[in-house]
Amino acid sequence: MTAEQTTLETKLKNRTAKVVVVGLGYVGLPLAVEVARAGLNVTGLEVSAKKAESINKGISDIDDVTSADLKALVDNGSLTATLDSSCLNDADCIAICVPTPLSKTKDPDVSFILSAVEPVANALHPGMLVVLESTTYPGTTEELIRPKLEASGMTVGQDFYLAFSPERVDPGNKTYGTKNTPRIVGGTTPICARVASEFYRLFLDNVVTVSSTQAAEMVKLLENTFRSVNIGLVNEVALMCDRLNLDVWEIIEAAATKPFGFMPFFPGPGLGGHCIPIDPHYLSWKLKSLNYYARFIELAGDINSRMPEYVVDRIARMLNEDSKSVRKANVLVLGVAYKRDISDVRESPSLDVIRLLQVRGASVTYNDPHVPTVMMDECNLESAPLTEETLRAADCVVILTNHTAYDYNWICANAQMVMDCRNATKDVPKGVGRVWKL
Ligand code: SAJ
Repeated sequence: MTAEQTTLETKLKNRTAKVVVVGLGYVGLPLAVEVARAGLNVTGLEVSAKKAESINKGISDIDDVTSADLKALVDNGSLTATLDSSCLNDADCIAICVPTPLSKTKDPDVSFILSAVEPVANALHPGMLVVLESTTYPGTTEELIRPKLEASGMTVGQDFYLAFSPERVDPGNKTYGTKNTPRIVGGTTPICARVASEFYRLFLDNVVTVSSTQAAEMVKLLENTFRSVNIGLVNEVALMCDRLNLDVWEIIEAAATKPFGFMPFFPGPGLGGHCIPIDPHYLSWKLKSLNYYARFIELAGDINSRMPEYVVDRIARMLNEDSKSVRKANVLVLGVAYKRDISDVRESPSLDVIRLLQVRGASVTYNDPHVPTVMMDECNLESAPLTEETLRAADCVVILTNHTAYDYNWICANAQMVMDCRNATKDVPKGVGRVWKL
């Protein structure tokens, strides 16, 4: 065992290792909080002065990290945020948690990873552990990051350690958080895997080590592709049930009584969030470069991305019952967050539905108790108050996000008609209001 390994492992064991988390967003901030809670000194390296400033004031903009928890760690000095990359110079462990979006042509945009790796490579010193957490295609760690680090002349697995460990954050999940969600770790070499697993075992309950960084990258993509494909399947089942004049929600609920071999997914207005709509396309892009066409991923993406259009068609059909057209209709949208009980609107299908309704000439307002304002096509929309008047004034009320804060009985009783895209009204007694469901 080389001296540096002993040094790093000793530092990990006696909690003197200095940790830098690059990117304090939905992934980096919960990670930094758990590292600090475990008694390690952690610095968050940010590019946003506004974000760094609010974190150093103990203000969290992440639903799953309370400001009180954050402030306690900032006040006791175990967690600080900075814009200054010189914090990397004496770092022992660096976790890179930056966005991996898609470009306009649905290709991976790894520019954030590349921008993050550059200062890390410049600060690389013997004994340092570098872990990429951002969801990306198999091969990213070995093909993009490793060469930039080894350009220093140091050798991975001997002089420094390199690993991939994907985040598994389910925003709004009150049962599973960063600490108690099993964590996958894959290293470039066995020593890298061991050191990285030791790092995570300091502050996470369960670490699962796999054989390589590529394996770890693929595990994450399988998880999210599994969701995207199954959501695509159930959205197509909704389209089938519409044509068969069946209640898709009844069908799924009954199928879910099967105690084995079935896992319920539910139709909706489309796929939102910074992961599920995006990550599977990282995998299909990589496979295209290997002359393989990932049909399930592309098909699911096609079905899921068409759901907003389908919702608008259903609204048009519903208005038609009252001899109304979408043009000039007043439509009230309930919920712009991409899923219930959170405030995140990234990739939210609600925004697509609103845009499509506006293109067809409808006048659209929204209410979302978690989203006071939303930026749409360079203009700000404000959440309208939800009152009996606003409900009655709408020709149609559309439930796109089934926040638990809503009183669905009251909504159905006061709305002229309701389009329920989430089965949110399942407990509303029959006969209360006029309700259509996806
Ligand atoms: N959705 C459906 N039908 C379903 C489930 C979800 O339409 O049956 C929609 C949601 O409304 C949402 C989108 O799909 O718009 C994504 O929902 P999600 O909960 O699958 O995705 P995220 O991004 O909130 O969190 C997911 C994690 N969620 C779960 O495991 C339940 C997990 O897949 C990842 O850890 C995480 O993305 C990530 O960061 O990759």
